[in-house]
Amino acid sequence: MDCLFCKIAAGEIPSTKVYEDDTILAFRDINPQAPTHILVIPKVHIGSVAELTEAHAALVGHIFAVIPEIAAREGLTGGFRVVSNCGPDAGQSVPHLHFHILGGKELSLEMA
Ligand code: DGP
Repeated sequence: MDCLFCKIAAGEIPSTKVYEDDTILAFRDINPQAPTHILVIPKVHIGSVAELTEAHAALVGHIFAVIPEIAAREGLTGGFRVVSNCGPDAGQSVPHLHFHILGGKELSLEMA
């Protein structure tokens, strides 16, 4: 499949990895919107949150168990934001499920 994040997960395109295991990968966003901006992806291709089902419960649970570990390791003691843009109205630009971890400064509360 011609998917940018599948290629990053496979190591075919380089990334600055901050966490990796058998099922998920976290790496630094190429265009950071905050001092810390990390993307967490499943290695398996899932298009977005809109494609998630009960069958993905363990995988999504694992992602959300690792996110606080990454945040702690990055020193985000003041807090952080987790965002997943889903579809064109949300500005999703890469059609492979990913969760942004943003932190390292006081983030704007603007939502739309
Ligand atoms: P979204 O707009 O929510 O689909 O977020 C996609 C993010 O992916 C965006 O913040 C920029 C990032 N991105 C796009 N291409 C690359 C890449 O080749 N490498 C890395 N590290 N990040 C990328």
